[in-house]
Amino acid sequence: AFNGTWKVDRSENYVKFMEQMGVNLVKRKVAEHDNLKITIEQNGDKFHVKESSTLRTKEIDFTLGVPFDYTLADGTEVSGAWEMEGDMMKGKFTRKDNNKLLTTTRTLVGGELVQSYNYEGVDAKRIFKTL
Ligand code: MYR
Repeated sequence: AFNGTWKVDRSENYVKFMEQMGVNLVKRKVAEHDNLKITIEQNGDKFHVKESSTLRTKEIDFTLGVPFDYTLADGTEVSGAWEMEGDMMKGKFTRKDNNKLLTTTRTLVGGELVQSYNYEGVDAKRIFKTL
């Protein structure tokens, strides 16, 4: 159901979230208008996710419940895993530089893909439309 290519349509509180993450002003300005596209291919427990934006392109393979390392677009390194809870993907990642938790979810709402983010008490959302 998550399969397909998704293009960011709008964000909520994403700048505040990046501020809390410690992303500097210049990177926040760029990331705010990053035209993020993600392509998701799910096969059972296995996912292939392709990310492309004005910041970078990147591909990752992961399996639900299996921890992996990932570098965020601002260079922050995290380690963690996605799990499925009902129809919702739930990700729990730990920053390698300070051991603090970054949680994220993906869910489909009315044909849109909603990704939520939480870091140190700040919540944000990015809402994607299908291409
Ligand atoms: C994926 O499924 O797309 C790969 C794993 C993503 C891991 C963490 C996602 C959180 C991204 C937060 C962006 C923050 C930028 C400062």
